[in-house]
Amino acid sequence: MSEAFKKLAMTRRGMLGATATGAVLAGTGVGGALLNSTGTAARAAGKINLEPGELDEYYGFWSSGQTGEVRVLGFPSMRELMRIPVFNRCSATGWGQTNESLKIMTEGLLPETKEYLAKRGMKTYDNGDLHHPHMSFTDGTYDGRYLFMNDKANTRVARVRCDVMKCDKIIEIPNAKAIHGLRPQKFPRTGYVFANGEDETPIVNDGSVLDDPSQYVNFFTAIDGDEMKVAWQVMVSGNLDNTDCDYQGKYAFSTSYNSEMGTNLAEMTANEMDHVVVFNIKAIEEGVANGDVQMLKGVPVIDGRKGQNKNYTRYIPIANSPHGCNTAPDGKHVMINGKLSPTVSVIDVTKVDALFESDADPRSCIVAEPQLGLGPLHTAFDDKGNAFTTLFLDSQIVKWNIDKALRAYAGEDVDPIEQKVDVHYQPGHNSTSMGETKEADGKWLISMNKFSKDRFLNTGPLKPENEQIIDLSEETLRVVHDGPTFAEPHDSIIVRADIVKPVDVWDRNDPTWEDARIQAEADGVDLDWGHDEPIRDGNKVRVYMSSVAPQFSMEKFTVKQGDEVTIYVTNMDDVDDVTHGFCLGNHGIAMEVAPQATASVTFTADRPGVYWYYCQWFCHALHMEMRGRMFVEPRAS
Ligand code: K7E
Ligand code: CUA
Repeated sequence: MSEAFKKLAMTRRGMLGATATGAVLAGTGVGGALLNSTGTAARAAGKINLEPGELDEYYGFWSSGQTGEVRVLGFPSMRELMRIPVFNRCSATGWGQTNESLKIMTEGLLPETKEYLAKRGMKTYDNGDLHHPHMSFTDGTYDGRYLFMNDKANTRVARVRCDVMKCDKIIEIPNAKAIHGLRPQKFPRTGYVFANGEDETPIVNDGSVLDDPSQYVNFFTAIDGDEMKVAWQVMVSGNLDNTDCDYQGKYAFSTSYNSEMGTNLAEMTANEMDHVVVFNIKAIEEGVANGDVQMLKGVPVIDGRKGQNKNYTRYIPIANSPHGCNTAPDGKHVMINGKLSPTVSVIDVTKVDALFESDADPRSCIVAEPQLGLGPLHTAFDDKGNAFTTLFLDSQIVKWNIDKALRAYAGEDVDPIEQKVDVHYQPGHNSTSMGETKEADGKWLISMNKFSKDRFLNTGPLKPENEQIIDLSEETLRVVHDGPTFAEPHDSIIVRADIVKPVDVWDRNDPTWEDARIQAEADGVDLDWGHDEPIRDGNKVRVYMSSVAPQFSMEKFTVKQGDEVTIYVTNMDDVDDVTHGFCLGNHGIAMEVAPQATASVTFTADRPGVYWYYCQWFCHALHMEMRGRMFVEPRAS
């Protein structure tokens, strides 16, 4: 086995090398074109490089892959505005350590996960693999309420509030394994958040079945995005990769690259054809209501496996290992990106009814299948009927016309390909401004490339990704901006700035610190302004303080060695941008407290002595002086 693996690794290295060389050569060609068009280059640069003080036209919401956070960018300047910790532990904000964040990170975990983590001395997972951030929709376009995102590593789905740009819910999805593709319902509103399980496991994964893939299944999950609870699941044949849904509220679609249910590379890529699973939302809801389900871990599960012949699912054969799944803003076409096949298969959603009503040939809803190039992964759209598909192996973006593709499929002699643009190198996702909504505006495209190689100063063996911008208003498309990013944004959305309306200071009544509010009330303490002395309750000690630049309300407090100490800090500055922090020296404790917020942290004071705490968020000319002392009295021995 290991010999065979080594051999395979050698051939693969050869293949990648060849592709990279091809891409580098192609890149030289583009360089020449650039020289001939300095005029347009300057024009594009003017649009991207904002003058100091100018604001971007769009918010970009970026995934960060294995970093586990969401990043907020100004687009098209690509200035990083903020990071929103979600599945990761954040040193700056205390995410993963404050009581408020730990509540969000733990309350949605499955009981068996809590048990497993407790045995390892952990409260929550501290890694994640966040691929797909998407905004909630109302009537086919972004509504600025929430972002939803997946964690492939630990099978979770999270939600971020757009008003404060913080995560407020994380749930672990039962039954499924490795949530990958994720999309919110577009119509009438979100509604559901659809989430794909990528990894197949036994239905009841308790160790009674191990190496018997014939008993493995996979789950498609619909989450109620308002409640952040699993609404229902559908058991499917094959695995599930990416997903999207229609603009009518009737169907969701998921690609499957392993219809074989294989467990190694050769098995997973054996079949000529894999499939797209179509989920009939109304029929599934009826099935759930009528009890045509089995309950698994408290979730109603519909059996939508192949051969059930019920109206829950249909399997549309698609050439080997499709990946991306993207619904066009025309509200009619869904693009299935071929990956190992050089094609994109175009589904006409108006022809999907027939698959369920009349048992039509499942491929009768395919209305185009243009050959675009090698390794099509994801497709984005403009407002003029064009599609832009990333070609991973060719290191290109291909612009093609949807209508021409339909006509070519119908037999007309017309080439749907408009243009190919070299990108550097190996693009995965691409996104266009507002491109996954009915308000696609066709202004910008970003290509998210997995390799950057020679594009930036060398950072050693680990290199950044490269994100490149293409100005869609130019006649001849070309890359107008290179931008390195740390591991590893898979996907992004580009949202018109007027849709997102964050607040400047927190509302003191925000539910985020509800537990602190309740505890302060029980202790007879004013949470806003704090208390002069710690509140003692056995060996539990609660310290309430407020912060107003440049002072904490408590300059010192005393606890006993062994006490379980909770420190609540409320920022009573209600001025824009005056964030404070609380960092306790040599205790591994730090948290961010934004204007009008409360944050708290609990730890055991087990080191006798004097420990300074300080505000670690630069807030005032006397920020350095914003500090105080914790005295820990030694335990009487
Ligand atoms: Cu959206 Cu990277 Cu998870 Cu394609 S996946 S590249
Ligand atoms: Cu408060 Cu620095």
